[in-house]
Amino acid sequence: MEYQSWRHVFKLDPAKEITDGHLERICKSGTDAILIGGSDDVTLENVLDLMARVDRFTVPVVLEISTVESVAPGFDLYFIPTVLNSRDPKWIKGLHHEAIREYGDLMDWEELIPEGYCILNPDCKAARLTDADTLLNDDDVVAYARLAEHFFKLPIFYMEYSGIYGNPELVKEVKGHLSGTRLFYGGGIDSAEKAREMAKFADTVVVGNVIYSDIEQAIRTVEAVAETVDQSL
Ligand code: 1GP
Repeated sequence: MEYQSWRHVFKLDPAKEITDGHLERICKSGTDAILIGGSDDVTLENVLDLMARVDRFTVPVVLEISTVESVAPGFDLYFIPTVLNSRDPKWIKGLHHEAIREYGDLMDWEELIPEGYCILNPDCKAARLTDADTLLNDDDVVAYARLAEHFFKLPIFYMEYSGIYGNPELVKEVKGHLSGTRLFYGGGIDSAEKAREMAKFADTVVVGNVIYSDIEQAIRTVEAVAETVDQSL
């Protein structure tokens, strides 16, 4: 599964309601993949339910793991966040260690893709949950990106602004310091214009909330990203 070429991804929250009609539009939108993940109330039941509904379409579907209890088989890939700016080692490597200790013999390492998260919105649920240190200046963020690429050799560095639109200048700067590691950007993309702006710098743009608040705008982000040139290729 060539996630390295993905430019646009929709993130669906298994704890949120979506109609069949809207789901079909999302899955047939031309997006590169559907990422299933959320911070709150993610259960095996709602993950399986959403997966079964998305599975009717041909779009690749990835589970972004938030709890070991909600891991279900059958996804194309599994993205595993490690929150680089968390103050609690549990979110950096603790839960991962626990899961590997339990299930290490069964794991298919080829389908597990680690993501180095840098959470930049102090008010988002993920920041509170993981006790993220979000008081970062640009140099701090660049250092996390370099840590991800050169030290931990992570395939993905994810600038997570979930719920608010981030700083395109900083995304541009971070991109300038990454070569092998892919830069994911997520947060506050609720129009074609914002999608286009972030897609100029980020390798992959993640669109979440607007799916639930304005489906028309959500669909427009796909084409907006497709019109931009992937600078990483
Ligand atoms: C959330 O990065 C994604 O994890 C997308 O953010 O929901 O703000 O679009 P939004």
